[in-house]
Amino acid sequence: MALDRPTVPNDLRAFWMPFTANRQFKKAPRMFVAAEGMHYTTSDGRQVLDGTAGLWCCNAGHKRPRIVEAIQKQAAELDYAPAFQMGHPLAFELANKLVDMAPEPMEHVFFTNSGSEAVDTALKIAIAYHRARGEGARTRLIGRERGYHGVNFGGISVGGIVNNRKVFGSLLNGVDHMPHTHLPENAWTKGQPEHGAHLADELERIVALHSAETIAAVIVEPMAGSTGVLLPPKGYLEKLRSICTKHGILLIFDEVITGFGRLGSSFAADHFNVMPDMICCAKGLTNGVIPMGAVLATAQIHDAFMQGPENLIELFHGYTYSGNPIASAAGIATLETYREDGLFQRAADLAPYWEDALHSLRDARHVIDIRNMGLIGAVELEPIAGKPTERAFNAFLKAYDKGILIRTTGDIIAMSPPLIIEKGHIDQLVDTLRNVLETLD
Ligand code: PXG
Repeated sequence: MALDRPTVPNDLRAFWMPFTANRQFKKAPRMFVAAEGMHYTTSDGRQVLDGTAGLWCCNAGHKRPRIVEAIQKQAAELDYAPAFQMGHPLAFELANKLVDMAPEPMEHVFFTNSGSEAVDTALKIAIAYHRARGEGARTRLIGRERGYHGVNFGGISVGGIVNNRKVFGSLLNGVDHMPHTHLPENAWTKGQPEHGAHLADELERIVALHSAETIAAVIVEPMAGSTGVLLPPKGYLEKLRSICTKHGILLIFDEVITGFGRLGSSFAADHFNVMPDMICCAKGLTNGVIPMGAVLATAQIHDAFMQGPENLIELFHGYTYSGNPIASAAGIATLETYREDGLFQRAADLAPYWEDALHSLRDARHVIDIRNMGLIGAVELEPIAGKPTERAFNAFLKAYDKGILIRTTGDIIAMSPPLIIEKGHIDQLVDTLRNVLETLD
């Protein structure tokens, strides 16, 4: 590998790193300098098996030729086109391809640059949709405890993670939260848990409290990823759907993690056979290679905006980079890669092997719960008394030293490998993790 820059820069001060303990990191930096297939190369020349698809986004693995070529070609052809009142063909092509692979009711695509922007876009569309239909009092948004919907103000308001909220002031008003679905009686469940469908009834309580005609939308991750792989109990999503329908409330699925094959289907909506009114996606949309997000919406939502004079802008919303040409090229090449390689089916086929391998850690040291679905897994550790998060973070550091990349949230280890993973890699991940857990305090 020829690198014309030092692999670890001399001065790390200027870059204020996101969601990172900056001072700790800069004392002992961990740097990736290249990636291919299932592996990263570190600055000290080691290969690290990617157990997390980057940050849940490189679903087709790294350095996929079709995606690399598409980006190179597009950069040399049309680098940028104005996103407002102008178009370029690739954004339309990608929107059509997305609609083709999305659940049937999704017919329109609004492009953003990230999952956070997709969430805020969907929330804004929900409120404006009701107003367009003459129900302007429907402005409340309902999220869920332990939900992660990105880091913009809308997303942290409906989100349910205290550290992401508490230092940022009063957030959006008119927001309420349902309880999360993580119940102790579901410990060690393989796949969807049995207990907890009744938690959806909390939405009825919230509706009774605020009155349905003030509520615009409910947003949930069909499977909550960031807070540690919290699975929807059997019947829960169906119940949410029916309560929303009954009260005229829009249901938004945040599929930033579950989209693009993670559960073995294009989207979780297909996997669970529960249809939301909008889907937020990002990450796997471009295989993580170029920032891009999207909101998928039904014709009913889209068409509600297409009523006024045709020369007027229907939705005062959008980003300089909405549908950016290079991102669109990357997105098209990514969807083609998924299709050509049959990666969603591959994830479904591998899921039982993944499940068995993960659950073989049940008797490993410190493990108090294991959860899985599709190619996602979580191994929850007993926290060190008085030092929450420390044990799992130490596991992350040791795992990195031993050549596997895992992700931790609290004392939960989360894994979400690229869908190209082989059985041998799964064995390596699990065996290494077992060894790491043995050596942890
Ligand atoms: N919604 C969901 C469900 C997400 O998981 C976002 C929105 C925000 O996406 P952007 O593109 O704005 O980051 C996310 C992002 C982790 C981890 O390891 C998860 C995310 C991002 C980074 C790390 O849990 N999810």
